[in-house]
Amino acid sequence: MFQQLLLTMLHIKIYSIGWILGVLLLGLTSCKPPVPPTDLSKENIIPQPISITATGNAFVLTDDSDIFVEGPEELKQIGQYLADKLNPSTRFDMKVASTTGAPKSGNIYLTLSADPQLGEEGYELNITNNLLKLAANKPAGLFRGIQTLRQVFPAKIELSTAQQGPWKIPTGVIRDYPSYAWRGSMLDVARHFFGVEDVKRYIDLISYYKINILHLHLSDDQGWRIEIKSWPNLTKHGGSTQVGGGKGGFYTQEQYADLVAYSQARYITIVPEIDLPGHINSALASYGELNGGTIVPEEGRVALSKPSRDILGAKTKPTELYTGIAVGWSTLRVEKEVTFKFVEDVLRELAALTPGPYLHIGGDEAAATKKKDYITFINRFKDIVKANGKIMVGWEEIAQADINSEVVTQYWHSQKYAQTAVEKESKIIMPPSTKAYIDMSYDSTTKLGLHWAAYIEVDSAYRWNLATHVKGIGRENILGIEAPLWSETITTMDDIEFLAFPRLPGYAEIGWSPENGRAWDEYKVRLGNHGPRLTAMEVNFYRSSKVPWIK
Ligand code: TNX
Repeated sequence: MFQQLLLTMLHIKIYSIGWILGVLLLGLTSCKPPVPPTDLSKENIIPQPISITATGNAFVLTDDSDIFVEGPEELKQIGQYLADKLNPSTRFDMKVASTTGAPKSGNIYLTLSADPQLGEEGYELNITNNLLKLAANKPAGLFRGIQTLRQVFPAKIELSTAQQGPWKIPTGVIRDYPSYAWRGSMLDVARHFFGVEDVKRYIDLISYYKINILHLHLSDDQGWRIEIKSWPNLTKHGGSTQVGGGKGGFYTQEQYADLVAYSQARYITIVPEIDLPGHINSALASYGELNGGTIVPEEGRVALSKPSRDILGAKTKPTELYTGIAVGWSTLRVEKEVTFKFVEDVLRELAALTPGPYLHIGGDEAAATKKKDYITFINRFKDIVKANGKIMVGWEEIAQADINSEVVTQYWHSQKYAQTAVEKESKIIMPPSTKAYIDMSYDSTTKLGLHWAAYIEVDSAYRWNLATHVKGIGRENILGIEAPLWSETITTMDDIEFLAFPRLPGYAEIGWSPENGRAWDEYKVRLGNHGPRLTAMEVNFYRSSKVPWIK
């Protein structure tokens, strides 16, 4: 009897274990297993690639994966850059090695191609279940492709601490290349100074969205930020303050060279700007002989209003340092050759520090400069830049001078100047202040920023096209987009990030992706999916209510 009971109980137990196992097995086979991300076309990539063909399988990065490069030495650095992005979170300690031909299964393979459609910056990312292959004509294309690859991995890939895998990505082919050659952002380090580490972080953040130009606004009324060895007082005195009266600062030439190298390794060209002949008080305070007379700065006026004409102090006397935010009240002195000696020295030293093809001479808001003097200035700057083997870039007002196809004009608000520039065959960069000025507040509650041009919410920042924004200026006239971040109201890296993000990814897409088919309603979903990525990168971004942020 007792034995029978025991047997029955055992039977029940065996039966129930079997049943539980059965249910488990059934569960594993009939319920959906945890779905691997198998549709490459559903990934939230910004800027949107030209074409994505999904093949429905998955590639898994494992502890055995390494990065193999085939091509010149430079590719090893790109491979190392990728390893440095993937290793901290995966803890796979991936190594970079050279190879001839595709490596064995499970690895990443970077190689060069000869594919005319891909151009200078395009790439093809070919993901199969056993190989992750990235090919491009130029190293720059590989670097851009790596940004796409980062965005295909789960957001936590961007964290600097160890994360749990699996590191699965969907298979397929992405072919991609930019619409416009110039996709830039400008950082004003003159109104408030930002040190080398901040600028490097900005370079890192913009490179994630395939931006390829960093325009540095290196001088203005409030501060001179780049060491010029032949005119040392520019930084010694002229760099010693900033808006609000803080201590300012400047880059030594060594620090600047370090910044240039850092951006080169991210395939970003630095375009240095020295703002001339207006916006020049920091130089006039440092060397009185350059002073062409200043007019009363009108506080509270930021742009677009008429200055008064009262001359402050005497020409040729050093001015006082300035810590307000008015514009258009200082000018270089046109009559004396010492002014042009100064400009030659500055641009020569700057050109020597600049591997990129461009030098920006400012040229904006020179309201204290007489028109005929302004034209004399710009024409002479043009010759000086050319003599240094560089291409001159200037704000739209330079259209009044004798510019030509060798000069690049930066539009900001005047249709008339832009059209004149185009008539003179100058190519245009497009940062319309009502759409792409990232120093404009998002709305009336935003604590940072100005709003003289507009309030620019994230949707408004995205909803426009380069080729149709200014009447008479078409695609053939436009080099590309730029998003300037003027720094009157910002003092920290957190502030920079708050105004730049999340508008900057939208500008990157306007410059990179075809206009056809771009729509805010579709884009905002992808942008919302970048919330966790920006968070993982510790970006202090504005959580706009227009965007459906993913938690
Ligand atoms: C106008 S637009 C400026 C800058 C100011 C900015 C503030 C242009 C070329 N110049 O000097 O910093 O407005 O938004």
